[in-house]
Amino acid sequence: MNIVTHTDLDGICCAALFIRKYGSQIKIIFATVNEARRISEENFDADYTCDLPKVNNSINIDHHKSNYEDLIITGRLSAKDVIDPSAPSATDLVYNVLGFSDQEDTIASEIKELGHLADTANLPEYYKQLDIVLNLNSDNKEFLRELSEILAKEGRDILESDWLIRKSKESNSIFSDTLAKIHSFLRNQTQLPQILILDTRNFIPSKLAKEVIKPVFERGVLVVAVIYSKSIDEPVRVSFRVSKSVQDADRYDVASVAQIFGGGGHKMAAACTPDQSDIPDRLLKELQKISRKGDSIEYINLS
Ligand SMILES: [Mn+2]
Repeated sequence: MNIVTHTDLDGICCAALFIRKYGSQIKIIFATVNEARRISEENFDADYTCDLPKVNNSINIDHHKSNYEDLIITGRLSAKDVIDPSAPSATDLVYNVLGFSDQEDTIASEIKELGHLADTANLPEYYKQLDIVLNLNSDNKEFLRELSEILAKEGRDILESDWLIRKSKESNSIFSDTLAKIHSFLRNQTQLPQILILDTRNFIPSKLAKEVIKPVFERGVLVVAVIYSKSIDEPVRVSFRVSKSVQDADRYDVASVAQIFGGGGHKMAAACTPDQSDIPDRLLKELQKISRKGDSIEYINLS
């Protein structure tokens, strides 16, 4: 059996329920939305797609309204699909499809509860550590499988497991290593420009790229564009921020720059995914246009 599921906590809880039902021999592909679309184009033979846009002719179990509407428009919604935009999580739907019941399987019901909490942006304090660990490892497919397996076996007890304690320590050290790298870079800079483009690719984990924002603002930068990329085949992302120390809110409009590269956002916080070839020259040129007299502007590659 082949399952394609989302790389977030809801998708992982779906995977854990499938493992609990069918055992560890099932094949699971953890995918982002973009990856799911790609897999579909490659005609991958999936039996189920969970918490993601439908892959080929698989049975789609999902709660995203956009996916539901898209399937209707393209005529791909089948009678077997279970898509309910009012469901709080895909895990809730998988739980029902696989025929679990709270009385017969407490662990399955704990997994359902976790998936449910994860997607209602309501993660209680005791789940936070798991969320942090997942966040830092969501690009690592082996990690995602391991997490799903342990969750399938232990349910809520995963929160007290040695495995989570060990992974938490690793995550905390990645976090402090990243901050140390950022501060060592800053110590070596005598002066930073008012408008700074920072390329963090191959230097710090993409999940932590935005950690550079606060320290560079503290060093007097007024506008920062942070470049990061999740992996080689994922698009390059740029996040723009304007420092709160800029009193006149209309002084820099980074949304207007993001829009040029197909993105958007707010005047003081925006994002886009430009072409690789736009970095750094075109990005520099467009930021130059919103700069004020006397502003210096610079592109720094951290790697
Ligand atoms: Mn979900």
